[in-house]
Parts: sequence; C-alpha cells; structure tokens
Amino acid sequence: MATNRTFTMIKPDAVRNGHIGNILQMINAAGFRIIAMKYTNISLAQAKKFYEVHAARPFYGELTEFMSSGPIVAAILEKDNAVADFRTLIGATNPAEAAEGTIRKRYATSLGENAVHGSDSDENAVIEGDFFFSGLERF
Ligand code: DAT
Ligand code: MG
Repeated sequence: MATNRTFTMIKPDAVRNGHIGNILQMINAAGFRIIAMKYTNISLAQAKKFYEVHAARPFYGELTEFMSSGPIVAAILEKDNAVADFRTLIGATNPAEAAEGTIRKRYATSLGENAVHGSDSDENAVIEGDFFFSGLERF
C-alpha cells in the first residue's frame, strides 16, 4: 500500500558544492512536504549498512566511502505518489542520462556522485526513513 512518503539524502558532493538550498527549493516547489530532516555525517559502517542491498556490486566500496566522506542532509518527504514523483524529480542515476530540469541533471557531479538519493519503493522508503529518524523526529 502506498504510504505517500519517500526518503531522500542530499549527498556529500552536493553539500560540498553548496547546493543544499537550491535542492531544497526544488523539492518544495515540486510539492513535497518535509516530515523530518537532519544534517549529519554517516560513518563508513553506517553507509555499508544503508546500502547493504548493493553489497555485491563492484561500486559498493566507492559508494560507501563517498557517502561517508562528508555531511549529508537526510529527509522524509510527503506527497501523493511520493516515491515515483520524487524519482522523476531527481532524474536518472547517471546525470549524463538525466532529463533536463531534474535535480541530478542540474547538480550531480558524476554517476557515482549524483547529488541526491531517492527511495525506489514504498517499502524501502519506510526502511530508509527508520534508519535515520525516530518517531519523535517526525512532524
Ligand atoms: P539510484 O540512486 O538512482 O537509486 P542505484 O540504487 O542503482 O541508483 O545505485 C545507488 C547509488 O550507487 C547510485 O546513486 C550511485 C551509485 N552507483 C550506481 N551505479 C553505479 C556505477 N555503475 N558506478 C558507480 N556508482 C554507481
Ligand atoms: Mg536506489
């Protein structure tokens, strides 16, 4: 059942490049409501846990080192059709293939450092939101 919530991270490349404000502006303009948000820096062990599903992939080491390399902004967002609409807003995984006007097209650095995360299913949105936020941190 659709929960109308998704989970996102503004990744270390976009934070380092000064794009937090612009990305949050795009998220708000697209009609998402912020349910929870924090500025944090995950450890390598936490990144490995978060991306466990990709553990067998050749890019797992690169991905988890990158995701723990500096601060991120994690957030739970709410909107009708949140998971699919947010994937549309962020664009393809590879910014070279992302549509014009998407967050990744505008702000991603490369395939590996692609500015934002967006959950791929309602089930994973719940798991990922629970990874970062307690019930008391949601409004
Ligand atoms: P997405 O973030 O679009 O859901 P994914 O879940 O397939 O993409 O992969 C998670 C992240 O891993 C992705 O945002 C960037 C990195 N990644 C994916 N494929 C990669 C590759 N071929 N080389 C390097 N990094 C990759
Ligand atoms: Mg994914």
